[in-house]
Amino acid sequence: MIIDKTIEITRFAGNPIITPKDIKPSFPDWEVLGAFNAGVAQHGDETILLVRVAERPVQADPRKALVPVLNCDRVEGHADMPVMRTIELDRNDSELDFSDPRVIRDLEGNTLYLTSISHLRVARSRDGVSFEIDERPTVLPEGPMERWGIEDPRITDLNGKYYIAYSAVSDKGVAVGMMTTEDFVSFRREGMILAPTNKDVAFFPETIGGSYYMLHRPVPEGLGEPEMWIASSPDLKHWGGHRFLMGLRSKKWDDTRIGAGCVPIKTEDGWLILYHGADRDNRYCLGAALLDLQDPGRVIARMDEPFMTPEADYETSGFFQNVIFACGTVVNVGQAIMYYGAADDSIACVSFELEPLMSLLRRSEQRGAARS
Ligand code: MAN
Repeated sequence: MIIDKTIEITRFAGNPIITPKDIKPSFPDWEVLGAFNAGVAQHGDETILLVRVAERPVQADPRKALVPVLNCDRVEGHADMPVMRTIELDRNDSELDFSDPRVIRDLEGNTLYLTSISHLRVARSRDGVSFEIDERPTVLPEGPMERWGIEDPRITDLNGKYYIAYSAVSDKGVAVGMMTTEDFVSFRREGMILAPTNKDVAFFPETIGGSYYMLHRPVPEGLGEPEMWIASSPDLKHWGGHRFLMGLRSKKWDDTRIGAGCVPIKTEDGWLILYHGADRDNRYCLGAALLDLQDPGRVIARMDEPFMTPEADYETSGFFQNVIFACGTVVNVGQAIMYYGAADDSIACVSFELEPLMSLLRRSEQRGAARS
């Protein structure tokens, strides 16, 4: 057990609970790079993880980079046509920057390609820690807006129907798509709900004053920062009432980008928001804030320090080191089990009591009130 600076977080002894080795590649001669950043839902007596699986063709020749993209020229009804297409790049090309394992950039820092393509795969469990994972992709990317993959799903249970917000990635940018399911077997695409560049969307689990709400994270270029916003909708498809919610904090752990992590958790004192923040070194930690129950665009309290930082070896090293990235929790009588992507590599889980976190938030609320 590692005691973080603020509250007691218990890392499951069997962590990580899902690793790339547990996933069967979708195509012959492909390899799984990561099984991480999973959406979380409780369905009947099962815990469901909608796992982001990142894959690529096996890189047999060290001089070449094989970049996978969705084959959008595929014709419906022609099962013989490949679902994916591979772009071949020369690793010695002096115009290309291969230094970030996640992306290939030009020398001006523009992203040209991702090094892998992600799809979503269902994993089911009755005990919350041992999972049976679909042998085949459950949801593959679809169409030109998902040419580079679908990532980081967050699942919200609204009256027995599950609404999933996810990043739809393509050469047009990162947009936000929505799909729904009632059984985690068949999924229905509901279209794009936010244009690029936006990501990290989490729907609130109930309506507030008759409207649906979501957290979202635009990524402004040139002017503005990647910070958290909130919006409302009459039907979950058409979004308006955009308000700035929470910003970066200079020289702190969340001074470079922040975004929703888990689906908001309703408590007596407000909506508990567990969010990710990264610093200049791309170290991703998890922080907590509290939003007003009736007016969720109002931040009541925000903790100064993260409640969890990357410390275990599977968090500090992996495909992209020093990352903990949570998309969901299961809460049961004041006890939270949080599932998170570790180092863009595997999935791990922790448990913690909500009350100590709430009491820290109440204290930071009092400090805030005393200052103002
Ligand atoms: C971004 C997203 C996440 C990823 C982190 C860390 O925020 O692409 O999917 O986990 O970066 O690489």
